[in-house]
Formats: sequence, structure tokens, C-alpha cells
Amino acid sequence: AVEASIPKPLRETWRKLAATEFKGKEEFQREVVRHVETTLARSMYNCDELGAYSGAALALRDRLVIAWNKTQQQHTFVDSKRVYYLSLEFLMGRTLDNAMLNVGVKQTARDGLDELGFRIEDVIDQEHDAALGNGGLGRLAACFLDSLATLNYPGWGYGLRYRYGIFKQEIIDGHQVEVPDYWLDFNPWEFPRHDIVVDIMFYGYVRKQIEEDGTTRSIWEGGEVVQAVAYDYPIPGFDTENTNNLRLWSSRPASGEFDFQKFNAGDYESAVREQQRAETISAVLYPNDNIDAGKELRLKQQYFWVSASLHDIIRRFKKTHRPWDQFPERVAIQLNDTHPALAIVELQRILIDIEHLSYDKAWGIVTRTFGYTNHTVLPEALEKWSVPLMQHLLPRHMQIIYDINLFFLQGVEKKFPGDRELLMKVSIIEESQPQSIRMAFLAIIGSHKVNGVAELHSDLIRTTIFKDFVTVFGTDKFINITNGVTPRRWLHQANPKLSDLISEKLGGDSFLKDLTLLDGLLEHLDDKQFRKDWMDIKYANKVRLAKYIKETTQIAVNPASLFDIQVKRIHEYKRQQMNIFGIIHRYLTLKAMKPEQRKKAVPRVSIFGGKAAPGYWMAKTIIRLITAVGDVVNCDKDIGDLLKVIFIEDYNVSKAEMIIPASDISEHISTAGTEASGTSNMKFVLNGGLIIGTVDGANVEIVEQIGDEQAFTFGHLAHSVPELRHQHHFAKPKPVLDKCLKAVFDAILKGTFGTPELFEPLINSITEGGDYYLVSDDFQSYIDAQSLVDELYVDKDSWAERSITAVAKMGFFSSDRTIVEYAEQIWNIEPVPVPRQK
Ligand code: B1H
Ligand code: IMP
Repeated sequence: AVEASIPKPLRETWRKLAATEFKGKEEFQREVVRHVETTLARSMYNCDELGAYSGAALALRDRLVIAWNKTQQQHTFVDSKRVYYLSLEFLMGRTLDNAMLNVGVKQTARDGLDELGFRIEDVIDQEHDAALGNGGLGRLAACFLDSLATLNYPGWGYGLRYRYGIFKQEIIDGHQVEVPDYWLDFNPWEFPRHDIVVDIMFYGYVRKQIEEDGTTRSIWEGGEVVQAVAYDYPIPGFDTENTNNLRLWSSRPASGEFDFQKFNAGDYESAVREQQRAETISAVLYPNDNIDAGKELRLKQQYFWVSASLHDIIRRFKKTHRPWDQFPERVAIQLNDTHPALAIVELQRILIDIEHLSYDKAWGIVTRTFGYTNHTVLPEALEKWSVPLMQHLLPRHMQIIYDINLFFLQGVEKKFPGDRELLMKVSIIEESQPQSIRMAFLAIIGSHKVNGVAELHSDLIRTTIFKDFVTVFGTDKFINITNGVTPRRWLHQANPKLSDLISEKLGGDSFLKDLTLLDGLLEHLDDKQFRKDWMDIKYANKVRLAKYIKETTQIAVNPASLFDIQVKRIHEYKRQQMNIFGIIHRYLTLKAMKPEQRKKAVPRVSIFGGKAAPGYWMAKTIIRLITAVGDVVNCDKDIGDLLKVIFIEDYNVSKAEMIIPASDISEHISTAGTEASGTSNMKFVLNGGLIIGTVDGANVEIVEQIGDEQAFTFGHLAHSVPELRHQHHFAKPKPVLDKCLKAVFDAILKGTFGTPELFEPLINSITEGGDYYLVSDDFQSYIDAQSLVDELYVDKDSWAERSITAVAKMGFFSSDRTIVEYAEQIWNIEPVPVPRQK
């Protein structure tokens, strides 16, 4: 029917002229050169590596676009149900390498570029990371997009096109310094859609209007309008034609220009100010991981993005001319944490105020459409917006929130008559000064499913922060869907040698689409040559990292040492402080040894990487301590190669791809019950590194899968944490510190690592401040676990066996498994593969 809307002769002309994909090396080269010479207006005389990157990216992009168009046409033709993943963060990293691998042209490109005089690795290295996220939450969204496309699900991402992504981190004199990340200089992967523009209103007032039929209608008007412009990014699946879409919104003034009247009248400044006000909305990503800052601009970002996305989704739905009650059968919307929770209110507003549906009918549609994923139980990360702010910025939404709350509480009252306390506990409105809106409660009430991201985390939300909602809605609404990671980027792309070895052993690369096939490696466990090849690859990856460390820090590390890595956002709950205290303990122990004793010690390189939120002063202090310890240890002649402490500047996705394959041990040592899942733990094990970790987040399930001989777990369990905190709070006199930890603190306070005043607050938070993250409680068992690591690392052969066994049992942690669970348990969507080109 849709086809018939275009006259046959026209259709034939279009078909005849349709763009085609390059097939072989020569065609690829021709496209690269054509783009270098025409699109970029350069030539062989001035084509540097950046030019080659640009040419290769543009050639590949043409190919992606063809498949992308076809996919979107197919999904429109068959009118399939789509899922829309709303996320304020998409931490995509680089695109070129991933796209070449997914489309299956990397070898072609390698050969082609080689003949043009370029090494593909150097070309790949030219690309700027797309770093539109803080950490795990944003990278999870990126892995999900890869899995959605690979599994042929019709799924779009919706987010914000920040002009500045997460800041670049420089370490100057041991301190973190933030530098803006302007990433849009040359971005071949984005397509501006100047035809897809949505007007978004803020502020204004609500007026009641009596209709002819006697009903009253609310009209929101008189506000400030800005425009959202769509930018699209193709998301190719692995080994499939299907190419999905990521749509990011950019803000601009509603007129598209600044105010010429003011400009001509000489009021340049206010003319420009207005333009900047609009552009500011999508200017910068808030750099806080797991912290809610509660700023007005952030609320503006949220509404701007949510409103633009919903209008776009509704426009697409309306093209199908289906009645409104079919909306939830055609559209599933997933809320990535509470950041997009206003979408619930916005959809309700559109349905009642603009589409004139009844309140109840609208609410039925809303709750059948949304699913909400919770990613954290940390109180400082749970979003709350002040009622006066919401009232001012979005007056109509505030009314609807009150309505949603009222009807919800009436339902609760009916079910649990007279339970005033329950009503208080589940109210969306918190009776604080001023009142605030609990966004998680709004998200729960407006969704049909709520999920946590690992078993332990999902249990915790059911029994702690959301327990009253389990009482109200019953337990079935609250499910677990354990996180996963894409094996395409995190194994095949990051660790090509290991991926090739696995392919060779398993007789093909099907494991990249069905990761459970990895268990076939167990058959080869006793193969001596295989074990050697396996460890040789680990060694080569360590050499690659050692070379990078030498180039960037001038510090030489021995790749034969045990590489112990902790890379993630710097946060007290993730306990990098415990790691560095452990390193100081190791240093003091080595120093106290006689030289012949030292010879028996296992040489270790402790590697850190990660950003501190700019306003998170304690996290910055932790970085300062790590670099200070490195400064002393790394040039201590007594110590030599036995211990090195490295801080890698500006940890990001592309650096993760190099760092993760080089670990022997990685650290996931959060206080039990604080890390919802963690996903880098999965990436490390998938690359043959073992983990040292607490019984927290996805560590629990990883150990369950790979077996506890393959992991080093330690520390108190989540259920003991409240009691331990209570003890710290009330203990009088202060409990005596563990001997080892006390020696560490004494060394710091003596000035062993420079000015002790710098580090006093960090120590005080433990000795005086209640030790909220229980460093003192877990320290001894952490040290013991590290000793076991040293002990077992000596036997290289059994280490290899552990490493292979662990990888073989990691199949569960593919984000493909995760996405299938979402599709079946929440979204109710089916794969829609695009027929392959002959
Ligand atoms: C996670 C966040 C987060 N949980 C607020 N919550 C933010 C909260 O800008 N903010 O306001 C930003 C991020 N991020 C992480 O999600 C968890 O800490 C990880 O444990 C988990 O693996 C990841 C993905 O589920
Ligand atoms: P949208 O739904 O208008 O945003 O379109 C999404 C994509 O679906 C477009 O980029 C087209 O590739 C495809 N599409 C939209 N409308 C049609 C149609 O009528 N026929 C075939 N494909 C369409």
C-alpha cells in the first residue's frame, strides 16, 4: 500500500539510480580516494592520517546509510512494534573500527588502506571518542544499541546531542584538571535532519477553558519556545543488514536566528544572549556519575529531550492511522533510570490536552507503554526535583503530577484503608522544605515493569527503596534483568588476537552472536599449546599497554609483572581509596623485607584510571593520593620492578579497549550493596583477566557462573552493612583500627607521600567520620585476598587454566541475552530482519 503511493515510472527511475555498496578492495579504495579528493578537497600530497580516516569513514558511511535506509523502510512497511530507549547518556566511543567489523569489511579496508600508504590501526586512532556519557549507565545504553541491531530488533535510541561530552581529564602536578571535550569538529557519523524540528516550550502559565460540551480544558501557553533539531546516527548490527537509528536532539532558538530587531536596534548583547540561552540546553553533559545535582538547566535538558522524542514517536505512530489504544502495541518506551521520567507526564499531557482523550484512557495507554530501569540505590543519586522549580518551569506538568499522585493515592487508600503511613511513604510528593518530587516513584507508578540490573540489586530495590511499592503493586511488577556487554566491541574489537584464537578453537566466529558457545573452550583446557597461545596473547596485550604507559607517563613497567587494574569513575563507594591503601601496605611490607626476601615477592603493576566529578572533592583527593604514592614508589631503588603505581590520564572507551585485555587481575571492590551491577567486571573476565571483588552487583553472578576458584572474593556481605554502619556511628570509644590500616595511615600522616594535610580528610572520613563505606571493616580481608592472588599467580599453568575456564563460562553476560530478556519480558517486540542483498 505504501509502495503504491509513488507512481510506478518514478519508482523505477529511483530504483535504477539507487546507491550501491562497495564490494571489494578496489571499490573501497576508489570511494576513499573520491571522498578525500572531492568531499574533503584534499589530494595525495596532503592526505595525512586524519585525511585517510575521514576518507575511510565517509566511504564506510555511504555503505551504512544504504542498509540503514533499507532497515527503516522495512520497519515502516511491516509496521512493526518498535522500542525506544530513552537515555540521557550514550557512551559510544569510536565508530569506524566497530562499524567495519560489524559490516564485515575490516580486512578489505586494511588491505585497501595499506596500498594507499596507511596502517589501519593508525587510521582508527584518529577518531575522537563520542563520549556522551559518564560511565556504566551510558556505556550500557551503547551496548544495548549494538545488541538491538544485531538481533534485528526495531529499536531506536533517543538522547541529547551535547556539544561537549564528558570533560577530558588532565593530570597536572598530580591533580585532576578538567578540559572541555569538543567532539564535533569533523563527525562523519551524524546526519542533521533539518526537516525534523520540534518546538519545545518552557515556563508560561495554564489557563482553563470551558468547551462547548461543558468540559474544561487546560491550555498551557505564554512560555518561552526553543527548537529541537534531530541528528541521526546509524547503528549497524553485526553480521546483519539491519541498521538501527540513534536520534540525538540539538537545541536552537525558535526563530532559527537571533532577534534581528534587537540586533538592528543596537542591542547586540541581548540578541546574542537569547540565542545562547537556547543553545545552552544541549551544550554540555552533566559530569556526575551517581550524583543528582538538581540544577534547573538539567531539568530543562530532560524536558527538552523527552518532549522532542515523544512528539517524534507520536508523529511516526500517527502515520499508521491506528486508534490510540493500539499505541502500546506499536510503541514500547524504556526509561534509562529516572532521567526521562517526565516522559510519563508529557505523554499523559499530550493525550489529554492535545489529543483530547479522557484522563483514564490516556493513563491506561501511558502505563502500558513505559518500562523503567533502576540503576542505583545510592540516596545521593535518586532524583528529586523541587516542586517550586517544576511549577515555574513546567506548570502544566506539575498539575498532572499532582493528579497522577492523587489518583494513585486514592487507589492505595482503597486497597489499604486507613494506612496513613503507607500513603506518606509512597507519595510522589515528599514533604520536605520545599516539597520535592520523587522521580523514581513517578517512574514506578507510570510504568508496567520496573527492573534492576543484577540479581542482588533487584532484590535490594524490592526490599529497601521500593518495598512499599511491592506492597501496593505486588511483586510481579519488579523484575531483574542482569546487565551484559557486547562481545563485538569488548572481545572481537578490543582483543582481536584472543577473538581469533577462540574462533580457531571453536571452528568459527558464531560465538560472537551466541556467546554461550564459549563453553566449547573447556574441551581444549588440557591442550598445552592452546594454554601457551592463550597466555602469549595476554602477554602481548600487556606489552601493548606497557608501551602506552611508557609513551604517556615515561614510566617503564615490566609486562612480566602481574597487572592489577582498577579503571572506573572515582567514587568513595567504589573504594579506590582501599586499593591505594592496600598498595601502601604492600610498599611498607616490601620496604621492611630483607633484600633476599624481596626476591620472592611477585612483581606487580597497579594501574588506575578514571574521572572524578569536578565538584567531588573527596574523589579528587583520592586521585591526588594515588599519584603521590606513585611518585614515591616508582622511583624507590629498593623496590624497582616489584611495585609500580600508574595513573592513566583521561580514561575513556577507546582506552578501555586497550587496557581491559591487559589485566591479570581487576578490582571491583565496592562496599557490598552499593554497586548496582558493574559492567567492566564482565569485560575484564571476558578478556581472560580474573577479578578481585566484593560480593556486590554482578560480581555475584559472575562468580556463580565461572566458579569461585576463578575469582577472589572478600569483604562483608550486603545484609551486614546497615548494622556495621550503625556500629560506626554509635561506637564509643572509637573502635581500634586494624594494625595494617593504622600503619598505612601513619605512613601517610608522617609525610611519606608528601604534604599529609592533603590527605587528612580522606583518613578522617574513616577514623572520625563514621567510615560510611566500611573501608576499615573490609581492609584485612582485602589484603588477605590480595595475598592469595600473589600466591596463585606464581603457578602460570594453573593460572592459564583459570583464565580459560572463566572465559568459557562468560556466555551469560552478553548484552544479547540481556536484550532478549527485555524484549520478551517488558517490550513484547519481535525481530524484523531485513532481507540480505544478494
Ligand atoms: C549507574 C548511574 C547514574 N547507576 C545518575 N546510576 C547520573 C546516576 O548524571 N547522573 O545524575 C548518572 C549516572 N549510573 C550505573 O549503571 C551503576 O552505578 C552501575 O553499577 C551499573 O553497572 C550501570 C549500568 O546499569
Ligand atoms: P519517520 O518515521 O518519518 O521518522 O521515518 C523513519 C524512517 O522510516 C525514514 O527514514 C524512512 O527510511 C522510513 N520511512 C518513513 N516513511 C516511509 C514510507 O512511507 N515508506 C517507506 N519507508 C518509510
